Amino acid sequence: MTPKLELISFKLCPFVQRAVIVLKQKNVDFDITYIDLNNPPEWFEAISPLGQVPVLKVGDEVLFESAVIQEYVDEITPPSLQPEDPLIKAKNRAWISFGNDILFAMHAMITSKDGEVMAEKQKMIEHKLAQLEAVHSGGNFFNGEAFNMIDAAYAPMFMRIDFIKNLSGLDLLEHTPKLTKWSDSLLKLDFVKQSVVEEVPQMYCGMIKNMDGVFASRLCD
Ligand SMILES: N[C@@H](CCC(=O)N[C@@H](CS)C(=O)NCC(=O)O)C(=O)O
Repeated sequence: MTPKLELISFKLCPFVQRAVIVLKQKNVDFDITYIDLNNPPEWFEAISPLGQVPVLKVGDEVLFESAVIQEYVDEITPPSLQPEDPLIKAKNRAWISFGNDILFAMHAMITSKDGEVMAEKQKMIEHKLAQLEAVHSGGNFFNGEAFNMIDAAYAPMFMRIDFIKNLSGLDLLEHTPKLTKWSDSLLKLDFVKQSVVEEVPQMYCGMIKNMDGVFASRLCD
């Protein structure tokens, strides 16, 4: 029997959200504990090797890194969300990792205090999204019509792209119709909607304002 699972979370973290999506999609029973990453408790620093969330406590054991947590949860709750073909599965893993860079660039774009850096990051994001568009199946999900692990990994990015569009009018998916369709399919799933606390859109806006970067001036209230 699997010991009790406890996910250590920060409400705004897209990497935690990836893990929550898999846990919810698989109907796994788990506890969630929120911490403030700006003021992390001592017990968190003691168990998180990188000082990062997500961390998944599995009984007395600790897992870190969202991709590892997603794969562990997937493996203990068959059927798997991974494609069966080893080559497709490996390619999906590579594109999941590619998505990390987009998330980091988005954070830099909305928080940078330097207008040139902000513009550079936006360009980088749009370029990476075009690369992703080029390898997408064109279906509702990345590989076609089945929801796979890669879809869980990208949903948090699309949620933030949607927040940015609602807050500023900037549509980062303007030139990527396949990604727009993918995003629409993902964001209407209940387990994706329920993978963040209700107040996350307001928190996201508050974070942009608090960081007081150049992008904050583009927000329309
Ligand atoms: N590669 C990690 C990235 C996790 C990550 O960047 N988490 C951020 C919050 S969204 C964090 O904990 N930052 C605190 C820090 O780096 O000190 C993963 O996929 O789990």
